[in-house]
Amino acid sequence: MDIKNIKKVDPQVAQQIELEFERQQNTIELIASENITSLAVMEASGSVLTNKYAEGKPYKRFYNGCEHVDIIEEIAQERAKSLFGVDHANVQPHSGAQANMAVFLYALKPGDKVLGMDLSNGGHLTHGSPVNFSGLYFDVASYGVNEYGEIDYDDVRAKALSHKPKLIVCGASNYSKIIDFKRFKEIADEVGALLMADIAHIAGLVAAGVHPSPAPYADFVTTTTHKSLRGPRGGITMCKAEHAAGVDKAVFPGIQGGPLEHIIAAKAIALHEAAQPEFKTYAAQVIKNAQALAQGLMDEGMDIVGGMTQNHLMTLDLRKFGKTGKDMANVLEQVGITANKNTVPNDPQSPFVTSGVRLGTPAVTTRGFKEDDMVEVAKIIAGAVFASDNEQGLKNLRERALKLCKRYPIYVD
Ligand code: DSN
Repeated sequence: MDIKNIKKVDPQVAQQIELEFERQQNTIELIASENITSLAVMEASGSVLTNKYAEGKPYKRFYNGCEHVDIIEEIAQERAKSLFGVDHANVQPHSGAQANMAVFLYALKPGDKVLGMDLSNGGHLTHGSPVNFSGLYFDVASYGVNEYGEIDYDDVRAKALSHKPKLIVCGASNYSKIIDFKRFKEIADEVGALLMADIAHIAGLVAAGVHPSPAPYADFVTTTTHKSLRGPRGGITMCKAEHAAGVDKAVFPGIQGGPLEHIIAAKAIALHEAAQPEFKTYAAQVIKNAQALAQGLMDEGMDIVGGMTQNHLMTLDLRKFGKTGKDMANVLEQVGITANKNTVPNDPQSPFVTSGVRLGTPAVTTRGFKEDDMVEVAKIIAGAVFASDNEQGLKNLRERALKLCKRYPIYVD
C-alpha cells in the first residue's frame, strides 16, 4: 500500500502504519469484530470527501457545495435499505455506539425502562451497562444466557413482564447461537415495548441471508459496518417508516454534528460489495470456518461456551485449565494469533482478567482460510494452551501460524 505522502510529511506515523500492515500480514486475526476491508473501501475512506462539511440530510444541508456528497449519501441509504430490507436507513452514525444512542435518544426519556442483554453474558456496553450512557440514564433490567450458552426466551419474557420496559434490546457482542428475532418481537408486543435489534456482529451474515433478519420484526435495526459486513469503521441506524424522522433528528442534531462523508462513501461501497453473490459465498464460509474451528478445538479437548457455534464466533472457556483469558490472549499473541479476552457466563474472574477468549472468523475468511486451515488454527490454539510456559513450543507454534499467513497474504491485487 502506497503511503508515500505520509512518509514525506510524517515518517514517525508512516513507520507505525507500515509496522501495523506487517502485523496484520503476519498474524492470524481472530478478533470476532474485525475484518479486512477492500482497497475500494479504503480508497473512499482516504478520499477528498474528508474535506466536506455536510450537516443535515441529503438535499437539506446547512452547508453549500453538497451536490456530490448528497448523491453519495443517498446511494448509501438506498443500498442499506435494499440489503437489509428496512424502510429507512440513516448512514451517518460515526459508530455502533452512536447508532444505538440515536435510538435511545429518540425512543426514551431519561429514567425510562429498558431490557437488554447483560454485557458479561454476551451483550454490549450500550445495551444497558451501568458504566455506559445506556445504564447511567435509563432504568435497565438484563437477561443473560443459560448453562448451554443460549438465551432463555422464557426468562426474557418473565423479565419483560415484571420490568415492563419501553424498549427491548436484542443482539449481542459475544453470542454464538442464532437469535430468534420473532420471539423477541412477540415478547415486545406482549408488554407493549419497542424492539431494537443490534446486528453489529452478524450484519454480514444477515445481509447474505445466512442468519435470519430482524427487519420484519424490529422497530429499529442498528449495526456497525466494519465487522462481518467488512466495510469502514462506522454505524447505521435503520428503522420502520414511522420512526424515520425521529431517528434522523436524534442522529443530527441530537448526538452528532457533521457526518463523515468519506466514511459514508466507503459504507456505500461496502454495501454494494455485500450485495454481490461472492459475498454470500464469503458469509457462508465464515460460518463453516467458525464451525470447523469450534470442532477442531473441541477435538483437542477445549471447552467452548454453548458447544458448537451457529455463527461467526465462539468463546473458549479456560476454567478447567486454570488459565485466564487475559494470560491466554497474551500467549496467543506470542504465537501470532490475535484474539481478545472475554468473560464466560458466571465468570469467577473480573472483566479485566476473565476466564475466556473470544474467537471469530470474519477476517481469516476474507484472507481465504478454509475449514482445513481452521483445524490447523485450532491445533495451534490448543498447543498454546498446553505449552504456554514452553518457549521453544511457542516458537514452533509461531512458525506454523506464520506459514498460514504466508499462504494467504492480504492486499495482493
Ligand atoms: N467492542 C466490539 C466487539 O469487539 O465486539 C463491540 O463494540
